[in-house]
Amino acid sequence: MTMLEPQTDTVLQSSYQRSVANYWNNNPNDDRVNVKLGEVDGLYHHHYGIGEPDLSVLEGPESTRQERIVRELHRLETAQADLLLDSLGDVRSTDRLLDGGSGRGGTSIMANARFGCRVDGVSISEYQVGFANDQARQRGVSDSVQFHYRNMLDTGFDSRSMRGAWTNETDMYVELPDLFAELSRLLEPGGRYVCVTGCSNDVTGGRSAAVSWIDAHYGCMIHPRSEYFKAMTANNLVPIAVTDLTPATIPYWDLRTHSELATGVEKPFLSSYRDGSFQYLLIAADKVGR
Ligand code: GPP
Ligand code: MG
Repeated sequence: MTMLEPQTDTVLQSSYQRSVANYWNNNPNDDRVNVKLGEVDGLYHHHYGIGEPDLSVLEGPESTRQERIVRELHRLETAQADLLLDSLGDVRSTDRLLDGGSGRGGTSIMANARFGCRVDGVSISEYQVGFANDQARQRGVSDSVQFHYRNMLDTGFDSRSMRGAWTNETDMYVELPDLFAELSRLLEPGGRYVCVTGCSNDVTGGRSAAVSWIDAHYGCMIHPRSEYFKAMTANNLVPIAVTDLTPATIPYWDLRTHSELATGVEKPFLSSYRDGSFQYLLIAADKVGR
């Protein structure tokens, strides 16, 4: 089946969205970190890692140390996607899932491998959509995992067509009320939304300089924690679990400082996680009502 994709000018709805698309089509930061990690096993991620690293990778022969660090960072990033998928609840092979801001496709491909169901990913980067579809083809899953050049604020998919939806570190590119309105529309009653995100901590006051540094690095707009819950409540999304993953991600960033692929963003992540001004959260929420 060939699906008609919308015209370019209906996908990008603002000059900010055009700049985000341009960023991810021509990543100005050193994208080797994502490509080299993806080459480990062909799962290409655009998110960070969680869990205890095996620090013995820093020992042993220097000639292969960098390669060992890459494998370990990749293992931690895959563990993050596994935790996100664990939080989707009961998903059957006949269900459908949506990946909002699907990047190079890693999380979608893992979801299809785990649940055997159809997964649609959307991205406003045509480069990413092409890359991710190539990955699905290479894995022989392009019938059931498809990536689309579409806007996650206006996906064009049918209302109540998805059992689950997630955004894996992508919501900082959009306004949360707009995002949650669209995801709530797409979810079946009782469907599950999982958000993994970095947010500023409004309990401790204003944004730290390090959080602004991260925004500038990626061209994003990190939201305060309170906004997630306001916007979910306003859109019939009822949190069932909130997990502070900050302690679980700090070791990933520590290990990343030892990699020759480090991009410079490691320092603001570590300082803001450590001073409490920034938090790495997983929020799972169920859609109530129609
Ligand atoms: C990028 O992942 C992730 C974002 C741009 C979202 C920002 C996330 C926050 C938690 C604030 P990446 O894998 O492309 O980044 P890098 O190239 O640094 O590994
Ligand atoms: Mg990365």
